Amino acid sequence: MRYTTAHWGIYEVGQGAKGPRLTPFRDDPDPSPIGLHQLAPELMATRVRRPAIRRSWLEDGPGAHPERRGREGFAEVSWDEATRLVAAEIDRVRKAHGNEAIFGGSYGWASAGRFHHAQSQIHRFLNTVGGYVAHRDSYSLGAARVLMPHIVASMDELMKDHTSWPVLADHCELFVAFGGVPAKNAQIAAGGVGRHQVRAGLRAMAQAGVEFVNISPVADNLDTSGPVEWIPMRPGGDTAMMLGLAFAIHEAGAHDVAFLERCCVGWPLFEAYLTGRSDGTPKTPEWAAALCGVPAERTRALAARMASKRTMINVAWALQRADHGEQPFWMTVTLAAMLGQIGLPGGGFGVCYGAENTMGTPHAKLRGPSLPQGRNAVRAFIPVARIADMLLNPGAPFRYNGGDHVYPDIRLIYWAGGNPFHHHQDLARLDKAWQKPETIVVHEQFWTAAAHRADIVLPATTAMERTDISYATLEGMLVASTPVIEPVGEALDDHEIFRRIAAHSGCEEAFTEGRSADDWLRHLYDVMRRSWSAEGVELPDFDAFLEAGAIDLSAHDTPRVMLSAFRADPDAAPLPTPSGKIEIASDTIAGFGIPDCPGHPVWLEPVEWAGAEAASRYPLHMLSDQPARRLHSQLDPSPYSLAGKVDGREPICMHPQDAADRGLSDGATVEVFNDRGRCLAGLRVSGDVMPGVVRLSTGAWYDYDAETGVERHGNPNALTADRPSSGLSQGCTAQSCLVEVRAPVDPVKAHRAFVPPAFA
Ligand SMILES: Nc1nc2c(c(=O)[nH]1)N[C@H]1C(S)=C(S)[C@@H](COP(=O)(O)OP(=O)(O)OC[C@H]3O[C@@H](n4cnc5c(=O)[nH]c(N)nc54)[C@H](O)[C@@H]3O)O[C@H]1N2
Ligand SMILES: Nc1nc2c(c(=O)[nH]1)N[C@H]1C(S)=C(S)[C@@H](COP(=O)(O)OP(=O)(O)OC[C@H]3O[C@@H](n4cnc5c(=O)[nH]c(N)nc54)[C@H](O)[C@@H]3O)O[C@H]1N2
Ligand SMILES: [Mo]
Repeated sequence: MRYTTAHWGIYEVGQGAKGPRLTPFRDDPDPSPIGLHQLAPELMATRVRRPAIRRSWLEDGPGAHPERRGREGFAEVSWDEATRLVAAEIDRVRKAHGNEAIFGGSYGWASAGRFHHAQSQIHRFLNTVGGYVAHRDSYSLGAARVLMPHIVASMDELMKDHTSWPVLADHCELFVAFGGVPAKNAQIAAGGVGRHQVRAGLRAMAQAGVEFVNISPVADNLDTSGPVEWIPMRPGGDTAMMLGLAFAIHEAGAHDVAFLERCCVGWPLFEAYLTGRSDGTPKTPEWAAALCGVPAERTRALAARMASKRTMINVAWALQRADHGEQPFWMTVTLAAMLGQIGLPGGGFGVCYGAENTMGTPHAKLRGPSLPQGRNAVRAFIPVARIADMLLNPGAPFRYNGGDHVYPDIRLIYWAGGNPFHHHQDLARLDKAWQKPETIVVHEQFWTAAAHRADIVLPATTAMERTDISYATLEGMLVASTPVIEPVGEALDDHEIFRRIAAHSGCEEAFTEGRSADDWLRHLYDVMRRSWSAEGVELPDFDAFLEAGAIDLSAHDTPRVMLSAFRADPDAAPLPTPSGKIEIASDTIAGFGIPDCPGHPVWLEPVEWAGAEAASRYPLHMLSDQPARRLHSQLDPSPYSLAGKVDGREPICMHPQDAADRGLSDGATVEVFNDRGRCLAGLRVSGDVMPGVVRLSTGAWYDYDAETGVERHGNPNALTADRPSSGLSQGCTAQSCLVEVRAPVDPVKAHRAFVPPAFA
């Protein structure tokens, strides 16, 4: 059998009347439709076909008219000319400014295959030419990745260790979700999905009688096919609600003192804060109600249930992509520690079931193949979401995880496998910052907003045009992804593009180690095969693997209970924290002296939320969650994504009362605006969002109309703030965003997001 793999699943490759046809993987109980349309003509029309250079850059060289980026046409050139120009430009920048002037962070969700993973390729390449400014952490988990190792364990470890679904069905009695368990998000896993399991996992729990409570501004992100109690929660209010729950549990004397003493440090300090002994404010459910909008009786009733049942607390990642995003995560761990069920089957906390398919699988933790990246000679880095700050403020200081750092002065941006004009907040600000570098090189498959704004665009193949090994740890499958179609236009694999540039730069041997792409695949496979063999997992040789197409690893399944070894014996199996225990208070973080992230979880008023002064002008809290019909901006022009739009624009969901108050009706084109920007969207009126909240999912290709200043397609990052979550993590705060919605002010124009640029 032949397969092609992607972050959203494995697809079988067959032959249709008009060419290759993709069908879902037959062993997948709940396949994602997202990838079925990868061959759609609508998508193909947006492919980059030949190397392209921005006109002014080609005519006048690096730094020419940066204000025209995204606004002028390109000239198509040969591969030889394009790769020579890139090699020469890297050389110029290195000699004139050093490798610290090259930003190669290149964040993004490129290919699921492990060899053709664009990030690995670009980092390896840039290391062979002397290094680059890297990024730390992710947009997904900016705050949590920095916080969690201080207080429990790294996010990567925790994600691999989630208590398995069957264990939850057998032992959990009450599942309390902050932000749901969005099955729409579990269509996906970084590196590929084997069998989609979240819907079945939830259903089995419901059938086993588990009670579900969803504390969330939206109702439709937890579907168990059974009853779910929805507690509408003002966005950004979760930490207050959790403190209210903690207070009620403590007041009833239901907190597990033995667990807190045996497995945690810092409880007394937090207890003094909770009761108000240290700051004069007891964090009562009544106190919380004024902040989070949940009536105190409801909080007390839930606290009593949580204390009397085997309770799993799940927190969505979205909660930490917000002002002070560390706090809801730290408070989740603290609340679970108070219940004393961490490490017991069906109890404790999850971070987060549903964010990807992976969490809760019983599959073996095996290391997939990865391309060695070499050593980066440049020390300078940025927290990933501080890119616009870096470009706008070279030489300015910033704090990160307790350290003091300085923004480098970037002259060259090199991107492969990500779309900053999808993922960054306040895209008008990024557009300005984007004018600073002298040169921007992008490898892309599609004419995305980032490709439009580059100086040199090099066409990359998709996973459907190459052979690769696809394996995400915990997916229980090892899959050979095989070519489905010929490369589109003159597209080349990222690896081949870098090889050609390396040849012009005189470092081809260092980059390839004398291996062809095929040699690399065999080599990476053999390394993996040897290391798995040492763990008792035998794989066939590479050719037999290619022949088989997919290898099922579920025979090696090992159902898990998160942190069970630690709970059983904290001295024998300590956590990787400074104390070896769960840190309800952290001396390390307290020692950093960061005002917006002190040494234990606290309520800190979000900068932007319904309780802020700005809410008098912008009374709607806009959530920009992950899109159900695509992966971020990927495949947005596909028929499946288009089918979810309203008049070709991204839908914005609004409560019926809010719509009525504004005289707006379902299906109307509306303008969403705040001080940072304006965008058009298609109104969907729905009782699934609470009053005062609107939801505009991410990923509509950014289409800014310079004439009117309006984004025409419904991209929420025209409106979000580019503000760090805290001085600890510097994470992104996409979810802390206030807007207002009205009928469009200017005449409505069709969007041009999917139109490739003009070519000379
Ligand atoms: N407002 C708001 N913004 C958000 C978020 C939010 O919740 N709200 N979420 C954030 C999160 S969690 C994330 S992870 C980011 C996601 O941000 P990104 O990962 O940057 O988004 P993608 O659309 O997946 O972009 C991947 C790009 O890589 C290209 N690509 C794919 N495969 C290859 C390849 O093999 N080679 C090359 N050269 N290119 C390839 C695709 O065409 C696509 O343009 O967005 C963040 N932005
Ligand atoms: N289909 C699809 N799946 C995806 C992705 C995709 O683009 N498409 N992206 C993947 C990636 S990169 C990531 S990082 C994960 C992200 O996973 P998450 O961050 O967990 O996903 P979101 O959909 O942004 O948010 C989850 C839920 O939290 C709710 N929420 C938002 N703010 C608050 C709040 O203040 N309080 C409470 N209680 N709830 C809130 C949202 O309404 C939403 O229903 O998803 C992954 N899965
Ligand atoms: Mo993400």
